Amino acid sequence: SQKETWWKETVVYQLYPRSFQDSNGDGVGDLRGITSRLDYLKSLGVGTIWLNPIYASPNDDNGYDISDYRQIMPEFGTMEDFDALLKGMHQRGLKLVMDLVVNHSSDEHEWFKQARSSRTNPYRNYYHWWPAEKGKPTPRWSFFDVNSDAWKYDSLTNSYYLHYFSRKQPDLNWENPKLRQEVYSMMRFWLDKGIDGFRLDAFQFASKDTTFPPLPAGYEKNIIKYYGHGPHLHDYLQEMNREVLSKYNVMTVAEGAGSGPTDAMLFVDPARKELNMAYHFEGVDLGNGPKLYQLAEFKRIYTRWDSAFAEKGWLSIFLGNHDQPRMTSKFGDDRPAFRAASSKLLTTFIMTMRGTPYYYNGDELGMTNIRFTDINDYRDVATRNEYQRLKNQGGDLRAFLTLAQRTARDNGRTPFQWNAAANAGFTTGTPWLQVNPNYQQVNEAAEDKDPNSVLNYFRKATATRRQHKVLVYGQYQLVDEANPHIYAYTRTQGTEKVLVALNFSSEPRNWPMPTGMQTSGQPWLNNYPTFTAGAGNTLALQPWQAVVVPLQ
Ligand code: TEU
Ligand code: CA
Repeated sequence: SQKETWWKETVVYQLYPRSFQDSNGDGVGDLRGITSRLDYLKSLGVGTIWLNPIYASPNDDNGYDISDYRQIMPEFGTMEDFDALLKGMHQRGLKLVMDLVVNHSSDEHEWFKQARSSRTNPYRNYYHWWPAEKGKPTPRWSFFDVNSDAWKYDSLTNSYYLHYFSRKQPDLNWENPKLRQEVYSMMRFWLDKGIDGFRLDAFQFASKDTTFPPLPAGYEKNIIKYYGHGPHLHDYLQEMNREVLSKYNVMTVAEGAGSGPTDAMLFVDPARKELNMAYHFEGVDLGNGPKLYQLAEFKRIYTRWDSAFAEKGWLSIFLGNHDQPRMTSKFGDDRPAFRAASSKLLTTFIMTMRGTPYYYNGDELGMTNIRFTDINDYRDVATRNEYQRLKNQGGDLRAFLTLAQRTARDNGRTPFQWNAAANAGFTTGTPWLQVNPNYQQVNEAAEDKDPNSVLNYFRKATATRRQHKVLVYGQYQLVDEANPHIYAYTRTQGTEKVLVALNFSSEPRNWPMPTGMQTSGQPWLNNYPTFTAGAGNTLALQPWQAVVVPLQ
């Protein structure tokens, strides 16, 4: 059974610095802004804060294109601001996890400037090059490129360089031991400051077969299969663990971990000494295409992943992040009548599954998609370049914009809604991305005062998880698998057993509990004032009602 450790019991709160709190009126969130909100973060009952990248960056991809790994982005502040933030967190017993973005750097990083300057430059092999005299490179698909082409021709040395993400994000060459040592030394720099861990961005793509063999037609439809798990990926992770991670008491998490649970286990099986936990995209990717998500599929996915990690290895549980639309808009119902209840239900799910909860800032207020109608309102390189690509090809731009209202990443990146004042109290200037107009109703100041708010429910949920270790470690068992509207499961540890019943629909539903199942006492969590275990052992669940109740 699972060994107990702090990073399994903590709740991770993901903080998107650009959108959290602006302290100087330039419209961009910053480190001093975060520091001014530390008491708020503490009040949530979370244990760990994960910051999206705050390093020097030209911001082609909001900090995921790093030009200096040892400097703070000037827009976000200074190294002194960072040290003060870290100190303030540690004083409050909060841990700090940083993003480690080393599949690629910025094209404005000194390494890349050197590398592109001549074929014999000592930094040349920090990146992947294809000399043009060999002809066109074998095709590689790019996530963010306007032509979807991951090879960019660079006339300076008459060569192409590889970029799986945007042109301004050249892929680093992990096959080069010098590059690896530079990364390890940079990791020590931050760890020696006392940070508590790293989230490894897109690292599953780091190792490449540098002969670049041709890939079958249509391979980009299954990109993880072809880009994930390069030949030496796990050698590098084991080396990183040996040389760096094993020397510190920190947590690590892989963003993306291969094509399924078997691949993912390779990252997190403790015997392999690589990383602590991983997150998969199968759950959050539901509903990101033209098709809406189905609860049956959602249940199947989370159940399958749970069972693969029952004895060893560990997962993260999340329904939103900065790459996703708002969880309440996607998995709940964000119309005013159901917004709060469905947000609370999704929070209940995240806090009662086995795996470390990763909770995205703003979800504790029940923030929703902004649904821009104009491409010019978007800031995200992914959305803007995909639009441009379609435009160049004469594609259906209206259909694209409609889908983007449901799926675009900027839906999850709008400024944090602090209060009902101008710009939701995020900035006194012009926000870098528009504030969701619903901030008049949905904001921290109003919700803090309301005992029944989404915010106060989140606080209750973190407290409940802290009090009851069965919610962290207990065995998970799906109940009533076939029910298309109710997601019900039990968690069991020793003699303690608890039922989680979630009505994933905007209708009231009577749910007959399985024979033999008996509730015992008051619910630990309930997002409605009452809870009825009616005649014939039936739970009468209101729209989006969530209850967590002990069983006999
Ligand atoms: O995302 C990695 C990743 O796999 C993305 O392709 C993700 O699926 C995509 O953003 C969905 O649109 C990470 C970061 O989380 C993301 O913000 C960065 O843009 C990306 O790496 C490049 O660093
Ligand atoms: Ca600012």
